[in-house]
Amino acid sequence: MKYLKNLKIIRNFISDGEADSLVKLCDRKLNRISRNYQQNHFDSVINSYRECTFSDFPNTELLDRMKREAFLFSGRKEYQHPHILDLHKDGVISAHVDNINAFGKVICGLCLLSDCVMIFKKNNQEVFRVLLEKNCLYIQKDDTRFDLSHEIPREAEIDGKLIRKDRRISIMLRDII
Ligand SMILES: O=C(O)CCC(=O)C(=O)O
Ligand SMILES: [Fe+2]
Repeated sequence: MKYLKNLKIIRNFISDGEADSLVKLCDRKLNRISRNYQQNHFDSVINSYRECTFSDFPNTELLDRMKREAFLFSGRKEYQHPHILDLHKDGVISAHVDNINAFGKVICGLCLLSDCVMIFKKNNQEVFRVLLEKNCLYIQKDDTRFDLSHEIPREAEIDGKLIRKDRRISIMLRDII
């Protein structure tokens, strides 16, 4: 299927130890901004979350590793500051395409704390779904980034297993247009 070649998932991109310190780092930054999860109206894309742009992200070695993978996959070299998204265990991300005017052709996410399922749709019809395990890195580019919407439900079945998302943090990198 053509879309799958434009999605890459690297399992265990980081160790549990690295993940622990990244979660602490993100928590410290997020707590300075707010301890409350934002509750939005049912029609907004993300519900029950905290977020921030982390312009002085201290673990530059990790960022370089993420950028290198994203570059090898997409050829894109220039990235915006990392964006941290902390999704409450009851939070969901509904179907959307990331802003095409603000970001380029590649989206790279490092998944912390919880497994989840990401569902890709075209014209509201599911095309495929993938398991995003904690500690994985995923990269979407080209038509998988532009033609399909993506979403993260609270729970979903994949390969006969029900995956119920817990609290989950993602460190997102997007290229500069
Ligand atoms: O948390 C993720 O992995 C995806 C987040 C997302 O889709 C977004 O922020 O646009
Ligand atoms: Fe997104």
